[in-house]
Amino acid sequence: LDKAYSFMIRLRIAGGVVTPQQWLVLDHIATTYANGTLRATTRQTFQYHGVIKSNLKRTMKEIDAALLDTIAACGDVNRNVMAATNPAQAGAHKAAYDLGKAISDTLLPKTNAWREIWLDGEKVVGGEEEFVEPVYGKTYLPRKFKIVVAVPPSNEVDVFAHDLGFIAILDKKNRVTGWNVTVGGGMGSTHGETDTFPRTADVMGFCKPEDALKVAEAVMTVQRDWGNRKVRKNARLKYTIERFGLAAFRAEVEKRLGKPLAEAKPFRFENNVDRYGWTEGDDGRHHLTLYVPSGRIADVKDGPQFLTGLRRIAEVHEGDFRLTGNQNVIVANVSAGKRAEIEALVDAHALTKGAGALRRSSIACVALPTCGLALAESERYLPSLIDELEESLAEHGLSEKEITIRMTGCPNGCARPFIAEIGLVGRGPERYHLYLGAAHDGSRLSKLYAPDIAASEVRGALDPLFADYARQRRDGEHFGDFLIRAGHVARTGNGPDFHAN
Ligand code: SRM
Ligand code: SF4
Repeated sequence: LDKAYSFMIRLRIAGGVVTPQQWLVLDHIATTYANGTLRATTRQTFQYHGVIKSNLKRTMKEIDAALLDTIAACGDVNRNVMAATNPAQAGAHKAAYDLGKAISDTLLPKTNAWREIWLDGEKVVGGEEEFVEPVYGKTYLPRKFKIVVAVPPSNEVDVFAHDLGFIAILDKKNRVTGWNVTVGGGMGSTHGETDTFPRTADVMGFCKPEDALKVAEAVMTVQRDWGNRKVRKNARLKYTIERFGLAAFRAEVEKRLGKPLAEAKPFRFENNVDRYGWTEGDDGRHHLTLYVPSGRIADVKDGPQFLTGLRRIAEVHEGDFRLTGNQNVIVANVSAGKRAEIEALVDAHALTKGAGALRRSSIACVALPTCGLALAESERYLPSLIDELEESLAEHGLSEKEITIRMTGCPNGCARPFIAEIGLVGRGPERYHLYLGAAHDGSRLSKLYAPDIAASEVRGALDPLFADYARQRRDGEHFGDFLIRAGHVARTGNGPDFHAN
């Protein structure tokens, strides 16, 4: 007997937009070949877990039939491109999505290998040996590369956490006049190795809409040529920027672009969480953002029936679905006439059942049991920790406060914990580093506050801080900012300074 290998499959869905027809195929795959769940990720796409080896080809064929694929969802290439969902700003969302999609298409590896392997595709004339990728060349990239497109005032896509970002600069009518360009963000690090660190991206300059695609290609190819290929743990763009300096990096990008970037324009983010419930867009369409705990689309015993409910919605929905960078789902572009029908399905399947402000501002990475790199629980543990913390917040009259909390099973940072106001990062079984003091809009890293504490100690560590926040906060002051002002935690420097005391 062959061993029963089972696999994780990650899709590429630029900007997280899927049609109802695609949703139904994805649902069918989840229930037929995977573990009965669809997992929305922190990069606006889906993962399947538990697909056994003998079902891999069938799964890929169904994915292909839905006009989707898994190309470049993993590997040392440009990964799934994220784009703001912004239901309220229809025009700006379209511009962000169009740019994200164009970048995704342009920077997609052009090899036919995926079709050959999974769809029994014809070998291209001359075979793979002679094929050289137009942008990646023979060497591809030193490491994974991540691009994101954001639209203020929401930083739901966490623009500062990615190798390359575009921030929309809007005019008074919410039209995009161009993009600020950010470079050198990233979360991954290794416990105890201070030459690895999370870093928030620098704002490098401004480009016109017609130059954005070329800027993306220039930034990625400079990283292709300048990135560290000797030391893999220092290969991401953030280390390249630390090594060469932003000015030198920018000069090389401008050289390849054939023109200078303009100086960055002012912008302001308010937060990096989603806006829940119904929103009416500036085009009169209706959008419903649903909180999905850790993005796990499943039917929960005595709880929300996400899998069935969203399937029923997909059967009647005429708009589209959008996945958010916070692992949530937007039923988007609902016409006024369809809203009541969708609302009835949402209620019948309990899709908006009880989630407090802290829970709605949370993300957890997958971690155990499927992630081979996990040192501690995350997705399976965060919900019960939030139960405890919400009790504590209620005691201090803070139930309605949106405080971002993120947990990961290891310091790779898949839920971007180092830019959450409360970050918990797995150290070992039931043990976490507690990080505090990040900005509510995702623009500042947090600081290590309590190293290596037991899961059972987290509430005790946070409770006095909640109490002080309840007593002493200023009007509109966010938890992360308060902790620094009140002297509970020092402000973190960026990059290597992250580890300074
Ligand atoms: Fe991640 C590796 C899950 C977003 C940084 N990540 C992994 C692997 C594939 C573990 C592995 O290599 O064996 C995890 C699979 C777990 C499982 O059982 O499914 C995994 N990462 C995820 C997802 C599913 C987390 C989630 O719960 O939603 C996210 C899928 C993204 C996607 O759809 O493409 C996910 N990973 C991220 C993010 C957040 C982001 O991109 O916005 C980060 C931090 C940002 C960054 O890249 O700096 C992230 N993942 C990593 C790293 C560390 C990279 C580094 O620079 O050091 C690894 C490990 C590696 O690459 O060697 C990793
Ligand atoms: Fe796995 Fe670590 Fe990523 Fe969590 S942060 S999914 S434990 S690699």
